[in-house]
Amino acid sequence: MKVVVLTGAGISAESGVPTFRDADGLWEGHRVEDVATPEAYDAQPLAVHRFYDARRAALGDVHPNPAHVALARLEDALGDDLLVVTQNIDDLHERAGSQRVLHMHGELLSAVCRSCHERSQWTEDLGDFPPCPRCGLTDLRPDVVWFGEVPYEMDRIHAALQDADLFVSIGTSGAVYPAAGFVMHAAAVGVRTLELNLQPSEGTSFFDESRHGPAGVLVPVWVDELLG
Ligand code: BV8
Repeated sequence: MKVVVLTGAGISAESGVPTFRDADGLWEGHRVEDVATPEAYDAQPLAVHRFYDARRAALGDVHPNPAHVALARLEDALGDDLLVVTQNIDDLHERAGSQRVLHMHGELLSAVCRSCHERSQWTEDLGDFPPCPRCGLTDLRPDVVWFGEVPYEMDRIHAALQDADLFVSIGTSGAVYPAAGFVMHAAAVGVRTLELNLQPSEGTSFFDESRHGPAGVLVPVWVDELLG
């Protein structure tokens, strides 16, 4: 049984990580689409760094919840037959024990140098423009995929969707592409599709089955069912 799971901010909500909708998509009065863009970074790098430095620092105060733990348990059982694709930039899947996690929108704990393109593990602030560990230039940016940028590993994701028996979407509003289109790709090639979300997402009509409730409750129940 090959399974592809897509997670969004909703799977981390019960861990205390605010979702984009909770903030009504706003941050300090700006729309996220207006601050999470290369143009915003070029125009006001410090403000954008502040947005990510605060979220990176907040990782220390949050912990994986039963939904993350259940997916790690599923990976123990399925191994390479499970791929978790996350839109989240937190490290809660990894801290719950998942090893095969694909961060299609990058990670808070990574920085990329705009000069030499080296990606480095990063835990500190970037707002004080530290030097790149490889080239020494002060040109590090958050290693996250902004609006208008190409998500990571799209080919690998599409190959996994083609080859899957089941696609499960957990805790995402289905508002942002290309992630929001994965269910259509899966359905088009006959993959069974399941949505686990607090409320119907924008793409809920594309799913064979939708269950609504907190991920911390729904995901362990679903994993128990799957592992029978
Ligand atoms: C691209 C990283 C080309 C940074 C993010 C017009 C029409 C269609 C598309 C576009 C358009 N104009 C522009 C576009 C493209 C654009 C886009 O989709 N815009 C939207 C606004 C219309 N997309 C892009 O630019 C992407 N790049 O298209 O490149 C391309 C395409 C294909 C192939 C090659 C090239 C790049 C987008 C990535 C942006 N970066 N994040 C950061 O984190 O700061 S996006 C960010 O928001 C997330 O990563 C996620 O992807 C997205 C939505 O967030 P969710 O995770 O879904 O969270 P949200 O708050 O929205 O929803 C939470 C859900 O959880 C809710 O449903 C809620 O009910 C539920 N929930 C809450 N609590 C719980 C719960 N569920 C369960 N349990 C709970 N307790």
